[in-house]
Amino acid sequence: MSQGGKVEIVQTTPYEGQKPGTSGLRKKVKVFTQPNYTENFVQCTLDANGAALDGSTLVVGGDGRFYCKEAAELIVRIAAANGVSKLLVGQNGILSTPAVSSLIRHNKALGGIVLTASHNPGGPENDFGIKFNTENGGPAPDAFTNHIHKLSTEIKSYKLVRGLQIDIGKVGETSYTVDGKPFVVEVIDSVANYVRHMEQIFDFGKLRDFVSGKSNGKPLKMRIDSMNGVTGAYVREIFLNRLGAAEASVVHTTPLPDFGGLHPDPNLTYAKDLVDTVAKGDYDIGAAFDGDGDRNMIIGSKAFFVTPSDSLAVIAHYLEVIPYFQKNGVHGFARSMPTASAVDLVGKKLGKEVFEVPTGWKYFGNLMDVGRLCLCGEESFGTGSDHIREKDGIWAVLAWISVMQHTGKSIEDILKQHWSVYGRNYFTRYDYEECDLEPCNEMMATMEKNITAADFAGKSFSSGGKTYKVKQADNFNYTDPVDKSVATKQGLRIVFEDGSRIVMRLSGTGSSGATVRLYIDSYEKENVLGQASVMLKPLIDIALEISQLPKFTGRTAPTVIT
Ligand code: VG1
Ligand code: CO
Repeated sequence: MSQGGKVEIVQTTPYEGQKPGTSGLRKKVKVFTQPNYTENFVQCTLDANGAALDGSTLVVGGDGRFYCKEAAELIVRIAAANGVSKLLVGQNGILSTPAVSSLIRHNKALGGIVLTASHNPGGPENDFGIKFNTENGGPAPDAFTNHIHKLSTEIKSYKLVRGLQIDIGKVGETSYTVDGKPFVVEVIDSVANYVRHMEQIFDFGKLRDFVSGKSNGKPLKMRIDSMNGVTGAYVREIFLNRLGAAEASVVHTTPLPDFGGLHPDPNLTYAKDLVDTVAKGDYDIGAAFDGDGDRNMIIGSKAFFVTPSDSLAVIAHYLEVIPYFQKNGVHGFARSMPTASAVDLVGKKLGKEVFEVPTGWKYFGNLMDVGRLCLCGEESFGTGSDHIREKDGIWAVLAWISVMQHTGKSIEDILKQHWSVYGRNYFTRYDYEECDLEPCNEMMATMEKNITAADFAGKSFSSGGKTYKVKQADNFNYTDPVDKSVATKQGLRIVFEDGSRIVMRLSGTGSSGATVRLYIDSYEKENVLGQASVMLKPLIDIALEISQLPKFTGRTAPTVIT
């Protein structure tokens, strides 16, 4: 079926604040649905590609949250008017973030538009988001998003093919003629390409035998919680249909526009249902994902918690049990600055390069593109590899099941053995969500001034019978080893003589107000079986004292502890 359409130029005026944060632009749905708000941002995003946009292919899809489908259809109409040749759109607008990354790479697309606010709640009263990923499949770098922001302050009009007949509910290809030029929309199965990709990375036959119990006489008891986010469809196909797990192994697998009221952030607070269920002892592994499927939380039997920093280190240690790495080799590792440095120890032992980058997956891409990095992670429940350029929740669970299959051990035993070899990085993160922005900015400025003063290094702080001496303190700056681009002011960091660290930064993914993140990390070579909350208490108290957080924010307790 071929239809026609005419490009219309619509006058508009700029909106303030269309500045993408850590990972795209995130605002309340009510902000995105203001007249021309989404249109402006999409037009600027397309324009930021310059001449390359003409005749290009783009991928469009999102996590199925409220306003996703409408936004996807709007993007089709705007892209049609801007010289794009072809759009690959997930059915009903649904694609997980890792699936978008995979599709961009497999189709050699110019990029993709991801409709998600990730781990932020959805629904008419909550958040929506738009993110652009470039041709390597990863989130656009700072220079690109700064360009989008600049364009958004100058925009005068956008282009649209109004009334283009589109049905993204049905898989199939539709050809159009827009002002005499061809334009194609291919609506694709949301899941198929991604599942094929996972099959090329892992040994599904082996995993199936392990999950079903064929290989060791004992089926793997798993509980996978999609938290009503986008992973539901992927989880059902992979874990039930391909790996043969029982239906009861998966829950909350229908993507809902408001995530059924859940806060789709896989941590001990928001995935409490999973934690409580697995705590009863009937499962070998529990896992949860965020709204758009790039985050993962792994827990073992009786809800034994694996910190994301440890998860990264364990996967690094066993990487060669995964066929993809047997074939492609193991290159360097990386973590974001606030992530505990457990993976560094594995890298050192294996003789691999290890990189420390700012928070946000966009900083890993260049290193992967030049082959210096094959596995990386963030403390915020992100783990991934160079198979794509996003973190990948389902990939991480498949990696963990591969490690369990290979070792024949429980998750707790795998961790304990890891700590006995490498020592343990105790880690915790305190989040203070929805604080007022002004006092938080003041707190950060004051703290930066204090910790960068000439006499701060060398100072000692004591609490709970422990004393820590400051070795170095700064606001983290990063120079990309590949393109030499510089990212400044990426988080306040105090490093002590024994390697323990206090890190503090403001979140760049919230939609309003400020979220303060306080990260505490402390290494023990021998004393590896302690309780993190007890071990880290002295450092937490010291961090609160140095930052004067209670005074500035008025908060006496964090909203989330992980
Ligand atoms: C948070 C995490 C960061 C992660 C980012 C995007 O950013 O800390 O590690 O990359 O979210 O994850 P911030 O700026 O709020 O600390 V996702 O799953 O929300 O795309
Ligand atoms: Co996410």
